[in-house]
Amino acid sequence: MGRPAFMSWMKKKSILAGTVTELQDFFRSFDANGDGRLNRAELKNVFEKLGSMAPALRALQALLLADENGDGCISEHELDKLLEFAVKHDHVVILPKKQG
Ligand SMILES: [Ca+2]
Ligand SMILES: [Ca+2]
Repeated sequence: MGRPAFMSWMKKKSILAGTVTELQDFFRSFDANGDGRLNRAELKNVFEKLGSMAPALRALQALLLADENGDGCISEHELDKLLEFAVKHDHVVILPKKQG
């Protein structure tokens, strides 16, 4: 019984698709205080926007994976790790770079 319900929820989940550049720009747009980094609250907004059922948890997990220097924020050079995390958890899909 549980499975069909879960599947219908999966279908409703919005997945953002874009090139690496577009998706990183999407993340950057959540830098509310303009310090060039994404802190936990800003990451929570990212995952909320991506339709996560547990955005606060996702923000924590993202920091665990992507915050390489342990400052509690995702900096510019850590964005690719954040993207990797989002792809792994089916929040975003990377499209091939546009030609031309
Ligand atoms: Ca920030
Ligand atoms: Ca960091």
